[in-house]
Amino acid sequence: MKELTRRQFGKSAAASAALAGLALPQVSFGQASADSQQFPRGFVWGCATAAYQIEGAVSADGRKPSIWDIFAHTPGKTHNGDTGDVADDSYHLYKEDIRLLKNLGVGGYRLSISWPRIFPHGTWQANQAGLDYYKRVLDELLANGITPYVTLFHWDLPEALPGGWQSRTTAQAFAGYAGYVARELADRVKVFITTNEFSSFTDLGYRTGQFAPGLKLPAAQVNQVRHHGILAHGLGVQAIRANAPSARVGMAENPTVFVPVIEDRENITAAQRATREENAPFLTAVLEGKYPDSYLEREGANAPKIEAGDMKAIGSPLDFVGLNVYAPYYVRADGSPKGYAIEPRQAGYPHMDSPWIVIGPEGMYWAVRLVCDLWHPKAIYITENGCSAEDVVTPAGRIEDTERVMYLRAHLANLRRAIAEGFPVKGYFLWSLLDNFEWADGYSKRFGIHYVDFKTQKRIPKLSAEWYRAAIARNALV
Ligand code: PNW
Repeated sequence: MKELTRRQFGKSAAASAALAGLALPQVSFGQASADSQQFPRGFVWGCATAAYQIEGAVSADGRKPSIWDIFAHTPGKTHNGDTGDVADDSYHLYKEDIRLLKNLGVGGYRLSISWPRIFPHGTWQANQAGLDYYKRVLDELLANGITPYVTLFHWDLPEALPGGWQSRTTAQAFAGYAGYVARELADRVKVFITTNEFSSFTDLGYRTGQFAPGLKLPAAQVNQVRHHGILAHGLGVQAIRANAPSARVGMAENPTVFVPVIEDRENITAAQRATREENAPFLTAVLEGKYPDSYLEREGANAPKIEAGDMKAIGSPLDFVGLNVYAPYYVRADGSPKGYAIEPRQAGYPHMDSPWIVIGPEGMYWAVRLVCDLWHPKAIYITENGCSAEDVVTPAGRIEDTERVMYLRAHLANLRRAIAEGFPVKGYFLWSLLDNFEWADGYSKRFGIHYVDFKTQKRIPKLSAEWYRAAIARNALV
């Protein structure tokens, strides 16, 4: 074939465009074919929220305090002393929020139920008014064709439970609550998520003290708290199965995610080892029904006290594994006995508005792949993914959060790669539908694809909402 110079090529392309009466060439090279951007049929697009972060109305209809009410009202614990007292007032504005979901075109909504609305004292006596609120929310979702994915514990532990997660009875109380809710809501809810992020409500609450209840306990007690957390999940799975036999059950976990620095056999093996070891007290224990020996040896006398039957409950078979994916670590193979080294992050490593959300979208692909390689779950849902941004309303009334679009698109491209390689990813829940109470960061960090003016409770779709709507409509990366 005769080679054309670039200039000649340009001329002839322009000439044929002119002939065809077009201003632009008909074929634009480098444009991906629609297929390479497509998601599978039936893929569930959704948004996620959590009760204490959006509902407000903390004393409505018989609700009593959770450990987060107490923590947020303790001076110095949250940014600016912010609390969830009002938050997005979604307790009253839920119909408006469901309209936002409807406008996006989502098929699923991941919400959480506030334990202290259902059992204000933690256990024993159920509060019908609290349950009725969720029945109204669920009915509104179902009427709009949106499938609810219900998390039973997203950190708002009833304050009344003595010792919180330090106490084994809290795990049993959770099972009682989970079984009760599953039975009462089985007609409306087909998917239950037991707990959200073991390390966040155990380590951040009882080891580093950043989250409620703000304790800094020694290692042995921390390991016991962790054990009670995963035990609650396991007993919860059993209670849900007994009370809502046709529901699907899983949990939402944020494992520490590793990306191999180089995509080759040795480094991938290192990433597998790191994933199993570094998540030993949580995801590994749950999906293997056993703590790895290396963890028990490492902890020695500080290892958790395990009672007969605990590990069997903890390892209860699941219908799916939910992964919350935000930011990975990079890992490489090395000659140490454990066979891997976690790369330190350079000080200048870029991050989103929250410093902990370093930018590493390949973490999405590797989270799925490594969890599947190690444990072969039946199905995976991405139960959270999203980022904070310093959103401002322009004089034109818009929120131009292109950095959030960048973050989401890059993660979805990696999720698509995992799906194309055959990993069983069934859905994706964007964190979050709305700006909300971001725990210790209060209202200083905005994660929503809808902007919330916390003075007026006005919701404004950000550019990212427009983008997500287009992706959902085409079932493709856009
Ligand atoms: C998750 N960290 O929390 C939670 O499930 C959400 O409730 C929360 O709003 C969202 O992610 C954004 O933060 C995390 O410090 C909080 O590593 C902190 C960390 C991880 C997850």
